Amino acid sequence: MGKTIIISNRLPVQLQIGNGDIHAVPSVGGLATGMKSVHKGGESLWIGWSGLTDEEIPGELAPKIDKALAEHGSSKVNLSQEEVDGFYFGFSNRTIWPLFHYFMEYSEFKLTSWNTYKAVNRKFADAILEQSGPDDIIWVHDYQLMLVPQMVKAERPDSSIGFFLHIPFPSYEIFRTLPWREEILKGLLGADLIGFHTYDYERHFLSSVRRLLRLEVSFNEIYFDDRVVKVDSFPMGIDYQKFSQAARDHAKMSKKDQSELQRRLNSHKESAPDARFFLSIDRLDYTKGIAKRLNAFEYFLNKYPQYKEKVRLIILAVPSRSNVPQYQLLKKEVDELVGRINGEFSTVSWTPIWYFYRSMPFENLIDLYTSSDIAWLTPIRDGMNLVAKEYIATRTDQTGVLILSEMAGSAYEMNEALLINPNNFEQIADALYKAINMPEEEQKSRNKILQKRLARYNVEKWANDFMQALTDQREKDPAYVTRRLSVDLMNTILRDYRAAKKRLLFLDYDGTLTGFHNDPQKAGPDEALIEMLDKLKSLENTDTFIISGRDKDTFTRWFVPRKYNMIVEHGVWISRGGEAFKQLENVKKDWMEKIRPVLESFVDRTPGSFIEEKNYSLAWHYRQTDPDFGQKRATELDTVLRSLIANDDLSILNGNKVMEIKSSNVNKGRAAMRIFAEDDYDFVFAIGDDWTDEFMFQELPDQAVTVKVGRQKTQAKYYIDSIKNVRELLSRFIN
Ligand code: GDG
Repeated sequence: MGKTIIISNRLPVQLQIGNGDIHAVPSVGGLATGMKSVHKGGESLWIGWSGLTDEEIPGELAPKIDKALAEHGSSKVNLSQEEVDGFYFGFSNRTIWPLFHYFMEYSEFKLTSWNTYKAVNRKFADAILEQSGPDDIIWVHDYQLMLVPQMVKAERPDSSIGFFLHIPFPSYEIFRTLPWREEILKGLLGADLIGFHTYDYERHFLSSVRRLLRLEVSFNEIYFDDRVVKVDSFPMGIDYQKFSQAARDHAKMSKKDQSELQRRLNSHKESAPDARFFLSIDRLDYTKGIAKRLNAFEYFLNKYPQYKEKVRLIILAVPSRSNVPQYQLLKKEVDELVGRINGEFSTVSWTPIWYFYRSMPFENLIDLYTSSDIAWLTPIRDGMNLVAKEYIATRTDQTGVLILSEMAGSAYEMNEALLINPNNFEQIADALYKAINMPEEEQKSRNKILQKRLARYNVEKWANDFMQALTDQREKDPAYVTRRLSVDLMNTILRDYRAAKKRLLFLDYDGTLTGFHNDPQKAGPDEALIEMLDKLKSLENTDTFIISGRDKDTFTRWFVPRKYNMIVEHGVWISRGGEAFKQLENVKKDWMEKIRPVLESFVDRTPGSFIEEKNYSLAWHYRQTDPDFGQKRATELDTVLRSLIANDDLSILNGNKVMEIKSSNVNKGRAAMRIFAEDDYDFVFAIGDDWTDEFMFQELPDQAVTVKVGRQKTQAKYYIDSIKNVRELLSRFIN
């Protein structure tokens, strides 16, 4: 087992320069704490930006920095001021952050920032490649580095890569407005495991992958580039023990050890024992709904005037991204609102809002958490929101009420809080009223449940769960590998092939020998394919059949002149060595008059779908429809058809984005068996990609080599990943 490599925009340490020397001090952030169990000893390395640009690092100190960072298991990626501007303040915080939080009007789509984002992601990827080995497990964090997984995977396909997104993943309707949406999705799909805070974000991501990349998604697994990418939700927790212990220590603290802030909080409490503190702590970010909260507070004071002089809102707004224009505007808006509301409601002895615009030391955070009766957190959109969890963890006597926005990821796990819609002032005012008047018993019973959950699913558990899932994903892969047609297996098969006296090969066409085309009539053979089929045709002691569901007219045009053996329409027609198609099965087609109008009505109501009419079957194609909608309609059509055909000898084949209706006595398995019975074949090979090929896989004798194209459930013995690999495999039969 190798090392664990963690990659995030910022390192878990801060560099402090003073007196010609440099120190690296561990940061206290949630991620740094959470990763403690993963990032320990000499077994792991954290790669990130140090927070200082190339221009800010004095030349003479540069060599010392690496050493100082190495002592904390960290290694830096160097970034110039221009790179930080384009990558971090630009694309990350002016494009992705607003877009992923549904602030579309704030999102800038600038090509220069995107290019810098790509270049900086490349730098991070190169740093990983340079400093990690093939057995290392790589965990990439957050929206600043979404291209890194693919960049690393491309160079090192066997590496195990995890990605965790700390912010929401927006719905497809929002995400698709991004000009570089495909690149971002493919960047993420370089990972083997992609984690989100909630199931909703996971669901949105999967929907974008299906709709924009049109990839096959099965539950929470995506089939991409002959790999399986797993997607799952891992709600991030907090260092519960740290917060609850700090609160216990705080309660025991003697008066003289208390902070200045705590003394002020105490004196307010003493002067008005029935007064209540409402607390809000956030980075000053437009997603956190601070301005809305202030407006809602004003609304509350007007709706319930009896609480004037009785409640106080403490706002801690931590400065953040202050060189992005929207943050400067927000600062101005909040300053003005606080001024106006305080101006409107203050009395000689009471100021309704205490407003701190700064970052506070951890001890003061605990002062605020433990002294506030109500925590009031109303983000408009928030990936998780750890403050909500931290507040609950510090309530060691289990009193206190949490009012939390439904739009925070944490709301999914904190049902016992008072959940509100941050845009509904009426509801918020009533929630504040309810919180003020909530009996202690009820507060305790709600918090007891919350605390139990937070203590159990803490941040260490979160990190370990993610790592475990990533390791499982890696270990699961060999299960696929054993069935994959590996080089070794192929050599064994080739030995049997060469030793055989008489060989029979069945090759499906669409999705096996060639890719899908929007218009099936256009998916004709390319030159390389013709060349290969010509060679297969002339092999000694070998009968090669193209076996397809296609209509005979198309194949007559494409392949009769080339004299290939062919079976079409799932086994209705056969043509050998250039002769005209003859019937292999006798089939009826009078049922078509009844079924065609049904299919037509589905075409009318399902944009992008169409009917393909074959001689003995009707096919409804839905590859070009919206994937969810198409699937829904296919299920509906299946039900309608089954009730209609109950008395006919018809079957419905659910193929790859196509439903085909045909006589039951026709299928590829039956046709293949008829050919097999014609001679003493001692080597039989069948390859195909969809459901209709399963008939061959099932019916051919046990010793047949059956191969499925793509990783789906199959009766075939082996699978192979792509059309390119199919062609490589077949070329080995020739040479
Ligand atoms: C992103 C996502 C997701 C705050 N003020 C001070 C201070 N803090 C600490 C809190 C808390 C952290 O900062 C804030 O975390 P949040 O989760 O609330 O928010 P974001 O910074 O926006 O984080 C978010 C998170 O990533 C994790 O995945 O939950 O949704 O937006 O831990 O305690 N700490 C100190 N002084 C302060 O003044 N010491």
